[in-house]
Amino acid sequence: MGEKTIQKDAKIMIEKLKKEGIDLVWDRLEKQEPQCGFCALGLSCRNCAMGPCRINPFGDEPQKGVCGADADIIVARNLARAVASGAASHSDHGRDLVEVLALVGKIKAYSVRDGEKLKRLAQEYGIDTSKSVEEIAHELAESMMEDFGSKKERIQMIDRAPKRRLEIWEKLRIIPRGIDREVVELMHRTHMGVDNDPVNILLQCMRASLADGFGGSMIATEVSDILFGTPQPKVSTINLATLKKNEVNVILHGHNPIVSEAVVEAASDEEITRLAKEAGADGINLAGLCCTGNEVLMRKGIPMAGNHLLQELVIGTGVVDVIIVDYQCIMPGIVDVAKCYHTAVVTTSPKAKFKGAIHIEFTPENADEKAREVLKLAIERFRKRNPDFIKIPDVKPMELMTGFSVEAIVKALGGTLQPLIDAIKEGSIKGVVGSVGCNNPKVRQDYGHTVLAKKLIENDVLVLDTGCAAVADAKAGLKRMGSANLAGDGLKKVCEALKIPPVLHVGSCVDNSRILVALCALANELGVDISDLPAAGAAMEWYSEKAIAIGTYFVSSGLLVVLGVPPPIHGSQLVLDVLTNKVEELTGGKFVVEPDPEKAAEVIIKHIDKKRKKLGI
Ligand code: SF4
Ligand code: MSK
Repeated sequence: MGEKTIQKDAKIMIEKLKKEGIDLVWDRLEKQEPQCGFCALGLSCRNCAMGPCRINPFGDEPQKGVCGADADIIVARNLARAVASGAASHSDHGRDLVEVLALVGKIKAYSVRDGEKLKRLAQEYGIDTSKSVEEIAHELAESMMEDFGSKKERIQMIDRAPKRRLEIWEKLRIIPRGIDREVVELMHRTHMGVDNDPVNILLQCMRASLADGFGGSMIATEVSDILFGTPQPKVSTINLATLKKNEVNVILHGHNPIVSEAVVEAASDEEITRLAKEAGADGINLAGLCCTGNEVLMRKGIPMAGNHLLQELVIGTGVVDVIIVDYQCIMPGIVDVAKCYHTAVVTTSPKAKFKGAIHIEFTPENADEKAREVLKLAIERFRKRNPDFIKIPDVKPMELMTGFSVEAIVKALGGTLQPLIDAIKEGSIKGVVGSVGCNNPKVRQDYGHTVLAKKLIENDVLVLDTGCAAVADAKAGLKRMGSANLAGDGLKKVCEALKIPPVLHVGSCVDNSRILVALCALANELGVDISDLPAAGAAMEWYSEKAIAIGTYFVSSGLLVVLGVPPPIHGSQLVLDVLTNKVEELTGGKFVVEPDPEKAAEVIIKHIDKKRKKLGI
């Protein structure tokens, strides 16, 4: 295995934990190698008890599963199950927020922070906005719940897409009817003996992914903004040096802001501060990880400790007193690492319990009280720190600018998208790229994200990033005040005028829906389709099924999407050809698999140039 990470803080911690004999994600990957070649190609199936089956990729027998399914069917079905899982994860997260919205006015911990957005959304859903905030919130929650079910012919926010895009989806019959419905139907189709036409399965993958992008994820983003405030630009810090030796450190990890927002509130409680001081600490220090971190960073400016591959390393600093998790992307391995220190891993959702963790269940009704309980536990654990195991990497916390919701971007532009459109037309901004997704121990951590982003901004391409990509770029200094210097002359001029960095943090994984909203608005302003825009997506270090769903809704929306880690589709020439080639004739988008971020940037720039030429700009 080559170098594991490009980040200095991570390197220091890997070295420390190695000396302490702790097994990390990279060690476990090494022990798994060689990983199963059938699975890597998507050629194994265990969908029924006549199997498990596998197809020989070299043309020898077996070429069919016991039921008669060939490579194309098996690969398409496996991909479909990944899309279904990814879309389900984002959407179930969205549903949890809708359930909190329905309780506004009846519970203490949560209220409406962005009343204007509540009204805008209510109008979009055809709700009378002359009523009280609570009544509007309840009615909006009810309508959004219908988006999940099977009562509607189409989900509400799909109509944010440009007219031409909707016509394409209508022709392909992939307009999502209900969020749960499309996910369930996709799972149904992958049962033995249901959909055995690989292309038909892929079309339903697109419909389920759109139910995620314009449904579950978009609902998650919009309702989080309503409940916790729509992000506005602010400055914060990032990397492991955000941990403080003399304070009680609490890490907020996972995806859904419901728990973390309550913890942020409770951390400024007088009783909690007093107890922390009595324990000998200077106070409570909160730091984020992964997308829960992105949520509280965007809205509250809470510093960020790191991304996906930092979750074990952060515990190894010996100063994390509690790591509080909600769900998604939380490695079971953190419980084993935490056992070697004084750190408590606290789970909070009945959906995501971990063997060996402490379970403190949060509900909308008890969130205040439970948030204080977790912080008290952190204070207790602070007393148990072992000074022999403490090491916070000696690096400077990196400054970053965050909080670029679409509303904030429009505000920075002076209230309309016109200055951005003008900049794109005159070429100072060549195009826009959404850089998204995870870390994967198979890729040198943060190398793919940061090399791609640097090369794009050098070539005057504005980067919008989310998730772990956003953390990588920020740690590399691409979101510092003054980072406009790293951009090409055109982009630099725009960023300096607007006082924004050339890489804009638009949020967490569900906030990829903000990228969809921005692109729809741009296309609508220009009177073109999304596929006509000089725009693209990239997920250079993805690992998660959610990233497959995101990539699929980007491609379904007409975007070129570069994947830095090959998806398990290479076992079927047909599926590979559809997703990397033929789909372009249907949606205008396609996948490109390119692990080298320099080459990935070249592919994207070429694509952007082609789109500009076609638009005559
Ligand atoms: Fe094998 Fe077909 Fe069953 Fe899959 S569904 S395990 S290919 S028999
Ligand atoms: S946290 S889905 S590792 S981006 Fe959203 Fe990071 Fe990927 Fe999880």
